[in-house]
Amino acid sequence: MGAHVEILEKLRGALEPQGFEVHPFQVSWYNGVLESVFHLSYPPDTLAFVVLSSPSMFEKSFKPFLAQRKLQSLRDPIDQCVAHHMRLAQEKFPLHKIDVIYDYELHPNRRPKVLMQTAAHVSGAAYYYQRSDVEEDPWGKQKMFGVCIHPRFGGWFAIRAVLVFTDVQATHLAKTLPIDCVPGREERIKLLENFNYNWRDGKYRDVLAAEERYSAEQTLYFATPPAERLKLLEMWGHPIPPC
Ligand code: B12
Repeated sequence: MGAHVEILEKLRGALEPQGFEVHPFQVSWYNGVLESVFHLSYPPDTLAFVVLSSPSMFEKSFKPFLAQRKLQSLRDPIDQCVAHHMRLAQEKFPLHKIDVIYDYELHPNRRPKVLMQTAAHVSGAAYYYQRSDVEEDPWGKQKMFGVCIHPRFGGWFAIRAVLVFTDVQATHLAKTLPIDCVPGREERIKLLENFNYNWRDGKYRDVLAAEERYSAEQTLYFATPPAERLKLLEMWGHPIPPC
């Protein structure tokens, strides 16, 4: 049994009750599909995890976080909440060195530090549908962004962070393939068009019958422009200290 088994169990124990999902991968699986400018610079068999937020994260983590702590007015509230839980998870492993990389982190040249969708795909968490997954695609020269679909949540989730256990080798970690839950060409075309042209209406999220979706409150929160979200939280009764 590799060290990853125990670590995975402990991480899931810390994060699943909070509405997160955790999926392990080896750095080499991620680097193996990416151009070198995007590579993570760790030895190939280094153990890493991708962390997703499921629909219930809002109720299980975000609301209690708002109720318990003082939000800082200058940082995105969800990001503060996610960082809080990643710190708590990190504290469970005092003997390991863990690098936490968030979805919004960029290098000075503006390149994202981690491509979260690729990490989700190679860990088996959620299939990453890209234009190259559509045979003879109809989009010509247009740029089409890809989208990950989760077998249980459809598009109702986000990919929040990658945790790298820099001192652990995952030599015995078996690869889990992501579930191809949008197998048809026409369905994939519709999915990518919805994600690219109509993402605001959220239809791409319902490409399959999801087991859990965002609550009405959560949908309203994410539909609100980031600059106005603090105002919404204040209306919901969570005071925000002035800058
Ligand atoms: C920059 C960014 C944007 C930009 C540009 C989008 C883009 N994809 O480039 C803009 C502002 C337009 C944007 C918009 C949105 N975004 Co955005 N965005 C990002 C961000 C921060 C980085 C994406 C990026 O720059 N990728 C770089 C490009 C080059 O990567 P790529 O196209 O995947 O190319 C690589 C792969 O093809 C790979 N590759 C090659 N071959 C193979 C083979 C295999 C098998 C695999 C796996 C990979 C692979 O190699 C390429 C690089 O060399 C990510 C978070 C993150 N850190 O990843 C969120 C993210 C992609 N966005 C997300 C979302 C939801 C959105 C929006 C709906 C808005 C929102 N937040 O609600 C819209 C939808 C798109 C639209 N219609 O505008 C989600 C997607 C979730 C999902 N289910 O997939 C992410 C992951 C954020 C998150 N925390 O969950 N976004």
